[in-house]
Amino acid sequence: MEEFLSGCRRAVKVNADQAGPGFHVVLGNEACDVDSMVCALTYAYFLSKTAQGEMLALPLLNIRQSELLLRSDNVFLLRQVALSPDLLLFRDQLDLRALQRAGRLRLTLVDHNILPSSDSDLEGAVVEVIDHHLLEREPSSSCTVTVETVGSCATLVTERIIQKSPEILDQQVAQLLYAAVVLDCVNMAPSAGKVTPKDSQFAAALESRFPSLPPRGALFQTLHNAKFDISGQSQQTVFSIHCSKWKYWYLIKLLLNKYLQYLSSGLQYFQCFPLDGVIKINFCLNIKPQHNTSQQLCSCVHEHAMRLRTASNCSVFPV
Ligand SMILES: [Mn+2]
Repeated sequence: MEEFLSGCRRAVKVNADQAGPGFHVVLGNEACDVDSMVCALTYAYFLSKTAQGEMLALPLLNIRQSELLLRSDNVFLLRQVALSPDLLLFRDQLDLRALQRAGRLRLTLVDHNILPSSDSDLEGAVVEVIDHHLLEREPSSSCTVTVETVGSCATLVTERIIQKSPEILDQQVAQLLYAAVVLDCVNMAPSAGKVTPKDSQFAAALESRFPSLPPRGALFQTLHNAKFDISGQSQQTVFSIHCSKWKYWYLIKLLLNKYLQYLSSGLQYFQCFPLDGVIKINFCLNIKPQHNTSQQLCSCVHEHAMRLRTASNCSVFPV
């Protein structure tokens, strides 16, 4: 999986702007919950191993990269299967419209069956749907639709893989799929009203092929707890700072990082990188922000920037 994902990132870097092979993008829904993330990753992986032709299959998470932090169950699962979040591709890292204009885009929707109105112009690129939500899509000859109301879309992806190409399953792929099914089906408890016979069938199929998968109950509990962490959002806020024309952004990073550690004993996350001609600084504070936290941070950034005579302007806003 790592090799596949780093290949995807490389291909996007090298090929996205120029004429080149097309991309078959597997896109989850905008909630980007565990199910959507897992289905995008595993189904794109399946396509890359099985599909004929020139197109490069790649999974795309339907959120901005900075938003992954807010999906703490996703982050937890990635850590559990030893996949670095840096290997993933996010919506703000690939221009789907440019690819579509160049006739180089094919889309498979997983865990949703219609595009949101903001993306409706991409509809012409949709060739396939795999989903477990209520079918809202008009039938069309150019799009293959698999929609079944099971507990987890990952059940349908597991079914596809086991039927068509079981040899591509390894411990990591199996654990991703298994985690999504167990989480969505509320630990396979019939009383929760989510699990269907098909979910149980494919969870059991994964268990029998991979006896060393984590025990179901413990897996559910840890993922559920991690998910609960995000609802503690009032205690955590992600900020993003965009600055332009900084020459020595790494010095700013050092200074700001120190300041933030002082300001908040719990700086959860800090990332600073140049992108599209501006410096982006994303960080997550483990405090409930005051109404003027943004302004305070902004003036701190200005102050450091002035000291280094490097910045022209900047803005701070919660993500
Ligand atoms: Mn789902």
